[in-house]
Amino acid sequence: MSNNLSPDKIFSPLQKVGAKDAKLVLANMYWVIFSLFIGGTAGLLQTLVRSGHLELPFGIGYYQLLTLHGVILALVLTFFFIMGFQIAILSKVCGPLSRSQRKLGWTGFWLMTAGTLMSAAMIALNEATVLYTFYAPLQAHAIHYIGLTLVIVGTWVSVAGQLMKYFSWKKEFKGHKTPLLSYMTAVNNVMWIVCTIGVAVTVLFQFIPWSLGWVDRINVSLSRTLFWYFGHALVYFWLLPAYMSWYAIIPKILGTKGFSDNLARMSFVLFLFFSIPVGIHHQLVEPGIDAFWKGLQVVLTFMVIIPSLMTAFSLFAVFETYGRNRGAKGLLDWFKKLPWKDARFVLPFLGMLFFIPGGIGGIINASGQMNQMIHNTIWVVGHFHITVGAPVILTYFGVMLFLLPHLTGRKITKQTNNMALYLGYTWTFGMGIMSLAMHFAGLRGAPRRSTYSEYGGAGIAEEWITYQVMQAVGGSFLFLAIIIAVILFFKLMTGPKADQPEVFPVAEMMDQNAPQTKWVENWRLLIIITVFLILIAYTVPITQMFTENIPGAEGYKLW
Ligand code: HAS
Ligand code: CU1
Repeated sequence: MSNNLSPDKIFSPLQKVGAKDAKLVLANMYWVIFSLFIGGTAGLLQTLVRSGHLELPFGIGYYQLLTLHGVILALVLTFFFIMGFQIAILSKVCGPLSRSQRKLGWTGFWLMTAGTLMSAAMIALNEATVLYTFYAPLQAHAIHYIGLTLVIVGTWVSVAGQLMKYFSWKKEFKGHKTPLLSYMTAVNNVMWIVCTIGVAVTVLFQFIPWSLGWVDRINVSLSRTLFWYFGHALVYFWLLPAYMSWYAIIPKILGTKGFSDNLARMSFVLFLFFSIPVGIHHQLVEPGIDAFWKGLQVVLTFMVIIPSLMTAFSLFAVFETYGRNRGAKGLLDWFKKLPWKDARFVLPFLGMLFFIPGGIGGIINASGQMNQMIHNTIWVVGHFHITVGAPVILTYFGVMLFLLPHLTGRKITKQTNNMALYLGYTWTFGMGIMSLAMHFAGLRGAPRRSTYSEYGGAGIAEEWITYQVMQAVGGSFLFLAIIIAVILFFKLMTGPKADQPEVFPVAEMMDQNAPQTKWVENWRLLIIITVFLILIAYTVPITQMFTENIPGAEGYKLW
């Protein structure tokens, strides 16, 4: 009877990612490094254009480049990384994927690839210069929207295979807690399916018919609302894989235990509940949504801050316990005991440091009136570069550092470890000055997106020029870091094979054997609560978009 198995019979820490699954994971990782290179180059050029140091050749437009930068880094890089990492996790902690599960992974991969190429072609042809948020009334070629749809459908197919793996483990070992990391992938995946429905609806029923000329109008408020129903959960879809590493991998790298399995699961459940009914915090200055509903979603946004605070608390607990076990006595000297030479720890740790101001910035953004101060200024760009652009990506780098050699039968060497440290410090320095400048310029009213030349370099724009130059310097360091990352990628993928390949570290938790909190894996209940909260937050505002005459949108129905 499987029920009588002891947990260590179910999961052996030495288990490797299955060989066939490794190929699938690596295919995803090639897209990650390619996207990083293309998107990073675009980013560098942008900072140079903004500060008036460069005019783009060959008739390339600034917004065209900015669209490429946003789409390839925020959507393509992240999606491929997340699919690859989650598949690796499941194969590691639940055993190799079945043939059909792996097939779904590959089908998803190819759909995402096809969709990416379609969108990329349209962006290259300047037929899709609509930025990554594709706000109407900016309009792209239909192929761009169809490409993005294929990318999303590709993630659904891959996610279906991943969820099948999780649920088949759960069934096979009925009565046991599922491995923490597999549970985390399941939460992220379920959240993803629920939130992408919003973007799928707006693209299929609004943007595609409109771009094909079947209808001549589009309900702008509705399209933005459906986008942000998806868009805020999107940022957690990026973040949660980093949290998976912070909760369940980093402690093992330190050689210690994670804080609490139950707390980690609780924090992920809260993300599932509160990531979606908060999208209107991106629309606080928009007309057509009643103040009451904006207020309600602001309150719900403050709820979704709680699981991040829980995460910060758990991390401090792990780090402090680790340092004290090594003889730290004073208030803060545990800090010095941390393994400052191990890049697998240092990269994500630098990310965590960024997330302290990143999180504070988010709280400022969400705070009703304060949003009016920063909305549509370059402060927001600063905010997302110290959330997705530092904590998230540095943690992804930290994961790839052990994952690539693990999958290819190699080891991290002293040289690759040091290169990774350089990567981390260069990134931190570059992103540090760039995002600081963005925050300051934003507070002085510098708009997001616009270039310096659009302001003619005169009047108020003079005030921002120092900040623009700081951004260009920061951008140059970031580009240097990207070059290091690309070289590091190939070093990790080639190099001599090792007898004992790099391990995929998975931590035990301090409360590993505590009884499981049953309702946390009661998916029916979790989904009912999630949908219930969404209905409360969105039913009235969306209904009003159909029934009320919003200025400029009189008589619009779906489009
Ligand atoms: Fe945000 C805009 C609110 C988090 C990404 N956000 C954006 C946009 C992006 C983005 C991409 O309410 C721009 C979208 C666009 O194109 O228009 N954001 C929040 C809030 C949070 C938040 C409340 N954002 C993120 C994360 C992102 C991300 C995470 C990406 C991954 N954001 C907003 C709002 C806007 C917005 C408004 C709209 C602005 C506008 O008007 O346009 C919260 O989730 C933040 C909670 C985080 C914390 C921090 C916890 C800290 C931890 C680290 C601990 C460190 C340790 C190490 C332990 C409370 C876990 C320290 C050790 C030592 C020794 C010191
Ligand atoms: Cu948000």
